[in-house]
Amino acid sequence: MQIFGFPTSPFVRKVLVIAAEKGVDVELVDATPHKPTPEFLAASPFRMMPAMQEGTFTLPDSTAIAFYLDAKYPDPPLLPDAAEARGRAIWLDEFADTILSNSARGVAFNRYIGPALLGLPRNDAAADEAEAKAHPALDYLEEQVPADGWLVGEYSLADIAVASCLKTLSYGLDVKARPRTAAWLARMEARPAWAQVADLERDTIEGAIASGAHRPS
Ligand SMILES: N[C@@H](CCC(=O)N[C@@H](CS)C(=O)NCC(=O)O)C(=O)O
Repeated sequence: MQIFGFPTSPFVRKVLVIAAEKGVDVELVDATPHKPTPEFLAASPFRMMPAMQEGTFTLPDSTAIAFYLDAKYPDPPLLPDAAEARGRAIWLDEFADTILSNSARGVAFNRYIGPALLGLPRNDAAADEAEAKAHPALDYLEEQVPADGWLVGEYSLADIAVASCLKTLSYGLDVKARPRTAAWLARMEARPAWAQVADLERDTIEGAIASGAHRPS
């Protein structure tokens, strides 16, 4: 399976971690919305990453890809069976993809990704504005995180989506300042699937910085 995107995106990381948890082999294909290749555009007509291709089937959107992967590769499952836990897992995925990611991207882009990868000036005012919106979301998350185990009881899409978003935020903010969140993130980082994607992300960033591939030509 090919995943189009760049792994500093919370949405791209989310699908990479899901695929790794399910043991699905993925080729990460570099794709930037401002320089779309025909293959990326075919999979993601609105130029958003991630998108995927498996055989002749293409699909954009991290949550759509998550549910595709879960239907096709059901083990381990992404969602709990119990109604309340399932509902909360879907809510926390949505929380990550909207409320948390809006501020995460503003912080990470303006403090790290823009300057380091795209050759843009650091924009502290924009980052500070995004950070101010991140703190209420991080306070909410700290209340949701259990002292032990996973966000909705069993490990689920919620953990993957929220942790993926926090990793993007970590490029510009200490996401381990809140103790329950820090301990839960440590549990995530101990998972082999998470570590596999973190290694891929580090190598991809180092390669992009060395080659200047994402800088305007
Ligand atoms: N709901 C989408 C959001 C995807 C998204 O916003 N991706 C960003 C990167 S983090 C993007 O491609 N932005 C390009 C643009 O807005 O032009 C998903 O879950 O995949």
